[in-house]
Amino acid sequence: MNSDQFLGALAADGVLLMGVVNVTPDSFSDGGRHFDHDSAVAHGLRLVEEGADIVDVGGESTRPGAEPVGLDEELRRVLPVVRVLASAGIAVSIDTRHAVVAEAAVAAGACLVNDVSGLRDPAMREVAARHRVPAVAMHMPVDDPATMQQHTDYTDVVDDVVAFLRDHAAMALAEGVPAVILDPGLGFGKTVEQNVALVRRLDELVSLGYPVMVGVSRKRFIGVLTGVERPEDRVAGTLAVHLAGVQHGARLVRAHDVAAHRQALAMWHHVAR
Ligand code: HH2
Repeated sequence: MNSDQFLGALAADGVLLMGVVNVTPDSFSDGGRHFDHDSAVAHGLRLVEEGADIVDVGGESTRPGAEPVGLDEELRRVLPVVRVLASAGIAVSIDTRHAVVAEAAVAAGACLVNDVSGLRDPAMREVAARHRVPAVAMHMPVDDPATMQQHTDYTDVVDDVVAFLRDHAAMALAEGVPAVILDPGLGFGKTVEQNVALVRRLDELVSLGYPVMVGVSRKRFIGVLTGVERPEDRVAGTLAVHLAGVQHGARLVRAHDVAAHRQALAMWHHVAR
């Protein structure tokens, strides 16, 4: 699927589901499970069979304390996986903070750039503009996952996140990025209460007029609020937050547990719209 087809799907009625393929040894909930290329590709194909509209391939964990990954290693991890999945006709997004990785992944067939550092880097905006690919701008208070939890001192978290994303989206569009999706960055430099506020007041982000994406899949704040220790046991909590996000206007949901989400979104579609 190319970028125009993806944007067409996003513009259509309904909610798109993004499945997660982490080609990492250390992601917080599935690190090491799909670290070799064959199992990463098999996992991506399985997510599509389960109903993912797009798969998000990442080669660097953003959990606080994760080891930094060199560019060569990040490229080595993601490119073969992006290439095989895209050539099978699957919509692929590249989850990276690095313009070099984004550019190589787009050349290998990715149709969306998912930048957890919010399109801060002019080089990232330039790559998306030159290749005419849409981009996700996700909010993170600083461009470094290692220290982000030391930067939770917002004036008002929702106002600050909305202002950051509004400014960065406007800058990206002005520089020629064809479309921008906004993501409040739940779990990225936010306290538990701040994550809750961002979901409750998601409509303030939606009212900017861009498509909005949410991703709380298995994240720590769900564990804190429910007492569920193991990330893979947090599917029900994840679904509750994602459906609340959808109710407030989110159009794209990023999740590890695609089959459960497909079922929940199907029922939401029947009863809540
Ligand atoms: N969360 C993670 C990674 N990428 N991208 C967007 N747009 N929004 C998110 O909320 C988001 C994201 C973190 O989750 P995961 O990929 O499972 O973990 P890790 O960063 O440890 O690989």
